[in-house]
Amino acid sequence: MSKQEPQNQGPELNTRRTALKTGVALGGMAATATMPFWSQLAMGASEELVPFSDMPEGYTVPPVAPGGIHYLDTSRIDSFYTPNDDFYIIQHYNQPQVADADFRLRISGLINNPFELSLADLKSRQKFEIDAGFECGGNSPRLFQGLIGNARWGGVRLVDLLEEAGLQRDGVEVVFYGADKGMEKTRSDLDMEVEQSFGRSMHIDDALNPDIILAYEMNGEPLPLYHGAPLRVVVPGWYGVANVKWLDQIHIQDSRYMGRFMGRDYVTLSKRDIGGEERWEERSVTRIQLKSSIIRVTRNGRDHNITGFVLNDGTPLRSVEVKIDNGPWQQAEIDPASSKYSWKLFNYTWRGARSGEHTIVSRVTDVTGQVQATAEQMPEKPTRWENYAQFPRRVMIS
Ligand SMILES: Nc1nc2c(c(=O)[nH]1)N[C@H]1C(S)=C(S)[C@@H](COP(=O)(O)O)O[C@H]1N2
Ligand SMILES: [Mo]
Repeated sequence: MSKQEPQNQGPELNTRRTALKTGVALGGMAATATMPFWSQLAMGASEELVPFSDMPEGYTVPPVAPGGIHYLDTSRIDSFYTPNDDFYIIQHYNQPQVADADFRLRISGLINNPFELSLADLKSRQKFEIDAGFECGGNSPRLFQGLIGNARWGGVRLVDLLEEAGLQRDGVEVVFYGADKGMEKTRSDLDMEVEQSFGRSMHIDDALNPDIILAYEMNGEPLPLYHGAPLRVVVPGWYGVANVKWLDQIHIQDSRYMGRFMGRDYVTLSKRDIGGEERWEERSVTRIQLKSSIIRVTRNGRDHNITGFVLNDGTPLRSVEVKIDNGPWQQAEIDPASSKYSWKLFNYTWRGARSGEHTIVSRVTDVTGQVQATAEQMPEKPTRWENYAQFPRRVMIS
């Protein structure tokens, strides 16, 4: 198949065309491609993968298994939407199986009209779709950034349900509970474990963001078990941990929720300037920090294509740049299919690469002028969450 021809069929093509036509808010950055970007992503027949020398030879990822975690071989990413059977999988307890017919979502707490919804009730409401990419808050160079994915999510808007529930004035916190449970020792001085559900929360002002959906579809298919069937939260622009899977209850309360995944785990410890005072601060992992990374290099005749991704909280971007060895930063081109909360794949055509080993790195800048930090510029941060530093890669050009 020639490189000019579409290699993806189906809905992706349409969305991409639509995105191209309507234009995408990327902070004024114009796509200058002479050919559609997606055709650069799906490798052409004349194109071959160039091995990274920082990746062990023959690097492969284990197959998806029940109860297990999964990550991507990021050097093989070749589509805007991550296929459902390759999207990364993380859970901290079990993967509960609930028959669709038995499923109920309960909305409770400081609301005037508590109610329950079946899956059929949810599906009978207006469906809303959004493209959102996210990574695990623990994603890092260790797995070559493999805890990542981008999908089109379909479901109902959270804000509609909250409005119908009739929020009372003293509600400040919205808690999302999954059906999966585990034993937790909540304090080191308490000689006791209690059973808790996976839970995450957010301030009510954040929860009223109309882009948040309760998704029962992923890339046009019913939400798969491993991704939280039949219903999960998708909070676009937030790290994966916010996207509670196997959602079965939403509770509105007047105090902070301090469960493990808000109060102890997925908490970043960092040294920060707190109003002029340098302090060690602990903060729940919430919005995705501005990040880019190179994931793939291919050779196409004499040229090389360097591909990578950007993730952030939805703030429009100003630029993505690539640097080769000690050369200047060069503009990369962003996939015009990108939207506010999707991942943004980028491509840089590297001409005249000399044989030998090279170091290549990317950095992203948003419209507020924030520039992705190097590892040296990162705040002191002993916890492993929120690893958004520039990630230099090594490639061997033959
Ligand atoms: N119920 C439930 N939801 C959960 C989790 C979990 O353990 N239980 N893990 C969270 C974390 S840490 C991540 S990174 C994402 C991963 O979503 P995915 O498996 O669909 O990629 O789910 C989040 N939602
Ligand atoms: Mo995660």
